[in-house]
Amino acid sequence: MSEKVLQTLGEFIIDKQEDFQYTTGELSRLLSAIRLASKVVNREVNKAGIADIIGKAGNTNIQGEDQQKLDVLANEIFIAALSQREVVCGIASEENDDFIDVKCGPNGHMSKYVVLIDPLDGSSNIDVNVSVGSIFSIYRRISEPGTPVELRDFLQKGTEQVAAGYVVYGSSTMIVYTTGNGVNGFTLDPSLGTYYLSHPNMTFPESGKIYSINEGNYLKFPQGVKNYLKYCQMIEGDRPYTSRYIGSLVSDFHRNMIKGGIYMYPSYANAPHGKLRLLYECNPMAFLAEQAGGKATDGFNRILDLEPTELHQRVPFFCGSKNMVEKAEEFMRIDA
Ligand code: AHM
Ligand code: MG
Repeated sequence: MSEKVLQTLGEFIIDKQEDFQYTTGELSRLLSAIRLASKVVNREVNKAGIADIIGKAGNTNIQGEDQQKLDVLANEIFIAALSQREVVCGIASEENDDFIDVKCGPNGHMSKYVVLIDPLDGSSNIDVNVSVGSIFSIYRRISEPGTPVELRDFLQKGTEQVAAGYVVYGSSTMIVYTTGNGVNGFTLDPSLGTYYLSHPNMTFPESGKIYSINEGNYLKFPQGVKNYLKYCQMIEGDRPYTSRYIGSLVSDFHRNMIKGGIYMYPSYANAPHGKLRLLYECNPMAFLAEQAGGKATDGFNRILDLEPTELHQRVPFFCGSKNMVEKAEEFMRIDA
């Protein structure tokens, strides 16, 4: 019996090249570099239990958090893949205090793209063999080509994203991305080292039955969030909903997109802007959510419309099935 031949990610990228506004192939090369980096990170994540790479590196990043060794490694892998292939003129990462200017091309800085990455999100899950992810967000630079990149190239509104996506290192490894024409998911065949189109045109169900939030923070949440959580738990109609929280944004988002659900990381006492970072966590996930028919807000405003002011800015995040996010917003407004 002959096997069904699936389209590879490489073929898909080339096929869709004409969807991009500029078809110089530069964005295709950039996506290919991300594909390659993700495979290398996948290899490292998979051997985390046997190699001496578990545990803390002994450093703290700009947010004062411990960096895991694998965070550092994933960061290096992505930066190397992106800069050596000369597909970007600038990179910003959760793990770097400042953005990096990539001097590419014979005259320097000729690439028109900048990338923002969270190289290994949810890395506190590594030591316990739970899914982690990588997140990326791509923009066209707005400063003059051929000059060093500037902060303003990275501080663009989410609506300006050219492409965004994530890799989930789960029970299988997948890359899911959008260039503004829907969302497609590709699963890595580890025996061949090739991603295949396994989830074409992914969409959020309009409503769902899963809510994902760190409920340990309940007492610190705004009243609107507390009331919405009570609503989720009420015995009425299709409720109570199911509570599922991995503590890995990528994995929680991925499950909710497939099954229908809402992910929330609201503000809480002492953290008026929540925990997640606008530029390399919320914006790319919001772009994917909207492209998949879902919704992403800070409880009141569309994430993609927020005007960024700094690289590592945090923002409350409500994301998922449209009807569920709208219901949460309703509760937020009552107690605003
Ligand atoms: P990280 O980038 O430092 O890993 O933090 C982001 C992660 C998300 O993946 C996850 O949803 C959230 O932090 C979990 O935070 P908490 O442990 O406070 O629930
Ligand atoms: Mg992160």
